[in-house]
Amino acid sequence: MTNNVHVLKWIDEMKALTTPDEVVWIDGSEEQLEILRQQAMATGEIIKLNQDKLPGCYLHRTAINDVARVEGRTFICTKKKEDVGPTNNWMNSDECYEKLSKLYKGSMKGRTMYIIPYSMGVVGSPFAKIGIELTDSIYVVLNMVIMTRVGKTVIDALGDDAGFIKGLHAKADLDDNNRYICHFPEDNTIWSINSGYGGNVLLGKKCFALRIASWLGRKEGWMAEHMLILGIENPQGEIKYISAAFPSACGKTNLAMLIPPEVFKAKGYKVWCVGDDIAWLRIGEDGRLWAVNPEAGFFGVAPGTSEKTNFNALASTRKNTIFTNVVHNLDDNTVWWEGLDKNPPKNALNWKGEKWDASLGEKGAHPNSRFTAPAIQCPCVSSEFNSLKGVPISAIVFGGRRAKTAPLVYQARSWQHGVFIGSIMASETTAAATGAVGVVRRDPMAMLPFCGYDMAQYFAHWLEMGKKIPNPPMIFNVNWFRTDNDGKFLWPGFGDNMRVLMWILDRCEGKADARETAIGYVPSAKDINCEGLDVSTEVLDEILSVDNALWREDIKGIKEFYAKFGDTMPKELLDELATLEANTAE
Ligand code: OXD
Ligand code: MN
Repeated sequence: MTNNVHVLKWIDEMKALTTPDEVVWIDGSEEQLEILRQQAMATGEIIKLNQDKLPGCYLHRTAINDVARVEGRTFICTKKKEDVGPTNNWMNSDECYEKLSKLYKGSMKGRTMYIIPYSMGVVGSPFAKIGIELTDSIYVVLNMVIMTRVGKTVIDALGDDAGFIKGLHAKADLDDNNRYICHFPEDNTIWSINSGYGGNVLLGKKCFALRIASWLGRKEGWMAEHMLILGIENPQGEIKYISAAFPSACGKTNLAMLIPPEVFKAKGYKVWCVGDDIAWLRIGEDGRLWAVNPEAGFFGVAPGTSEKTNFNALASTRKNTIFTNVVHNLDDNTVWWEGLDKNPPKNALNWKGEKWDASLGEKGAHPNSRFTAPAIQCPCVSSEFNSLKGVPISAIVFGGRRAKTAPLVYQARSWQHGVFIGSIMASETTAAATGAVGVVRRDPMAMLPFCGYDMAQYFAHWLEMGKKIPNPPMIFNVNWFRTDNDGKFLWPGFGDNMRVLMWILDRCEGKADARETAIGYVPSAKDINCEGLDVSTEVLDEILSVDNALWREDIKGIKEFYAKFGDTMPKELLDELATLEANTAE
């Protein structure tokens, strides 16, 4: 497939370490994929679903001890500990190579090593970067083909170059005590062992497109962010783009594909999805910030996805999709998950493959069960999805789940203030990562688990980028999750979030009003277009209110979080914190 000496030498070394019986290059052809599917079906690794109802769809079950990303076993490995900062797990790179080599040794004996050349970003785009993943899992191959651009064109684009990310994945024994997801940004290398769960093993996604790419972005003057990208088209046919960062499972996929409320649809407004999870951002020749989604598919959380909550995501999964850890409906050989509809199948297996009876109250699908679907199948996929130059970003939106503190939306006073707002993001933990659910944690820019270097340096990089972008996007924060005193959500969310996005875009064009508060610019109830919406002005006033006492409380948490970074924290952010403190003082 290639004569690239850098590629061949590395593969030889990894072969010598893992000693597979066979080696197969993945060329991306349908013929080859079909052979692999047949093999995976024969071993039970995947199950072919009803091809009339779900053509090209398969079901996979992971091991029951292997259902989510493992942040505690995810490491950034460098020569110097200070390079990764206080929020990442660190291992010395030499020590890590030595330790993991023992685990990889002979781990592919009796197995096949698949070589997957893939591109993050459209091949030929100035944004695109190439990786090669070596894996002993057909499931990984089939997912990577959906999630990235795979095959011969990628290896041809690499030519003789040494500039590719070297990924090694071995299932080994799926031993969770020896599970490691290790990144070596100084060597462009990722090593993942003893897992078969997507976020740990589809190395193009979190490992490359966020952890390694964030490191490269700082070095090369661009940004790799945990952000969706969407476009809003107005009745005149103009499209403005927004990128938005929310912690895992805060509805990024839903927002990325939202369906406008009827009143806006009738006027001709449309929403286009460019990406639901990752954005790579660069300064364009025109001085604006431009974004691409480096992925080619959606690795979405299944539970809660329905025709009502996310019609477009569901529609994306009706063909050529891999479902992981959902319920298997044995009556018609289809899939089901909690929240899909109100009719759980009677004759079914749960995510573990056990006979399952919904009436007994136990969940059938794992809360972190997933669909892997090609993005081009999304009914609202943007016409710019495969654009080489990406899309210009008008607004950056941060957000999280806060029951009370943050209002529905507010705007930063400046780029620097916006970076501060991103740095204090907080949310409740969810099932996408292992560990406790429902605990509030700081998750700056939604990058806490994904930043490949010291986050204080990362904030400094954001501040630096702000100085370099001649026409920077405006920065906002949203919170769809304000609740009343009984814990009931006050804002309808979903498609109605478009009303907030419209205020945001109008602000970018100087067309909407706002009032200045202690935390930034907040709209009044009248500034949000509520045509056809059944939310009272009192409720709107409530969710647009800023309670300085709550912020004073929050400042304690912010200070605690900032203290982790000691004096490496950029002074600009400490200044912003001091301003917030002064603005909210009694
Ligand atoms: C994901 C995440 O996208 O956990 O899977 O953020
Ligand atoms: Mn994500």
